[in-house]
Amino acid sequence: MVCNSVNMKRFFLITGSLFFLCNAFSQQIKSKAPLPTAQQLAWHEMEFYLFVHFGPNTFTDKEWGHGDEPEDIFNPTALDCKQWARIAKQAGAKGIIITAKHHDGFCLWPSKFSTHTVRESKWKNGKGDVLKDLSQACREQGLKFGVYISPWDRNHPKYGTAEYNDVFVNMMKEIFTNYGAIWELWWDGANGEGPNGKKQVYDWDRFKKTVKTLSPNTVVFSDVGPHIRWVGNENGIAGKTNWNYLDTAGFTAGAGAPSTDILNAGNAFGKAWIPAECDVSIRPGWFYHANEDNKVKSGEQLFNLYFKSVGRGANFLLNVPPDRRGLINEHDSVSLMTFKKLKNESFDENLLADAKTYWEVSDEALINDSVLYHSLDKKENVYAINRQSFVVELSEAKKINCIMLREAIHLGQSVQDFKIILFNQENQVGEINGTTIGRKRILTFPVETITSFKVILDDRNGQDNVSGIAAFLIDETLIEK
Ligand code: FUL
Repeated sequence: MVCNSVNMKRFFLITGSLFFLCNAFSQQIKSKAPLPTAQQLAWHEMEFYLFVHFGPNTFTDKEWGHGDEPEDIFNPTALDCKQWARIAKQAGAKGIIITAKHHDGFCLWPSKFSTHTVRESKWKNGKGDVLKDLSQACREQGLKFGVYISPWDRNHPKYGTAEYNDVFVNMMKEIFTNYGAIWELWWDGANGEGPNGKKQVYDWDRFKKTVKTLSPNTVVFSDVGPHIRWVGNENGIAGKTNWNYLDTAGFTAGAGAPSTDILNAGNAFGKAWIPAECDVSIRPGWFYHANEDNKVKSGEQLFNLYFKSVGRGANFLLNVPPDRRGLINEHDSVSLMTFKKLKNESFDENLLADAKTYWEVSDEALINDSVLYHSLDKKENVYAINRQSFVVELSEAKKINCIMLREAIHLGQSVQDFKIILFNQENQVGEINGTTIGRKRILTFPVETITSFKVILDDRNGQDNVSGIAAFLIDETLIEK
């Protein structure tokens, strides 16, 4: 039974005690549901950012280096992190996460705890430091800087022994102390054999404590968080049902993770707030291979992935691997710019801007307080049928094919089902059904001329946390496929 307030008032007329119990139950659910931290809320607002896979694999055409590649292989001829950051910024990305160390163990910074690093390479006569260059370039462009550091290491002689956990902790210490703020840390769960044929028993608890102590504001990604979870596939696609909650007790990153279906949809009543991040490469591989230059995803494909990730309440982490020059390749930058253009054009004009029932929430307000959530209570511009449905009346008949909803996630996530009914005057001309909303839900459909629409929410907490709504007419070829 849904405990919404109007139903409750009706119940109250019949039996006050039942109302009291049900309301108390609803309050209990509310108070128990985990809420996002300030760092997680800020992370949600990042929406779209780039992943950069770069290292010896770029020069050997491998995806997983064996760890025995000679350091000299790493020798980009024109490496320019400022170019990466410039392009990221122009593409509308809000940050960059780089593979500081992939499974081959090669460190893109001169780590004191390895002899397989940029220092041993020919690049800049061993004086280079990619993390230094990129962290600086990100700062200059106002981008957040993140680091992927693979626990699996196919080079390190200590891998497969307890001492390797010290090495990994020491490497993280170097990263956290020498390159300014690290916004996101990316732990891959892969756990294969090292050079001595042994697998490592990762000390995840110690790794987590290290980050918490050294950099409490960093959000940590792994299959199971602690702060951000894997979405369960590498195609950039979140579940149409996507809860920001996850149960992690008894699970670990990697082979011990929950099933990919669970990661994709989250746990409706999970005990922790661990939202999904959709990682996907702009190319078939994660690293640059010249023979994939004609297989780069188009701007249209990227926009479609934006719908399937951000449009389903997750974040979009797009890998754009630099080429052997150390530059983002022309093929990739063309797609990125097209993607940006399509996004701008599509969401340029909110067709509800002069609707009677329109309200919108700014990212800042959403993070800082609940002002707009409360303005909904005052019914400003909103014809409330009851607390769980409202009607939006357009100023005149308009063609639309896209509706965007937002949920006030600083209060948790509670919409579990919704229906949008489209009207042209009194005639019903369409119906859209969905489950969760989360930070953002973007729905596209064949174009309709409408004068109003009604949103009906099944909110399991009996409250209405929709905090933003907008409608658009986008190019018909772009509706979600
Ligand atoms: C995977 C890795 O094995 C791939 O090489 C890549 O880094 C991807 C993002 O994560 O698990």
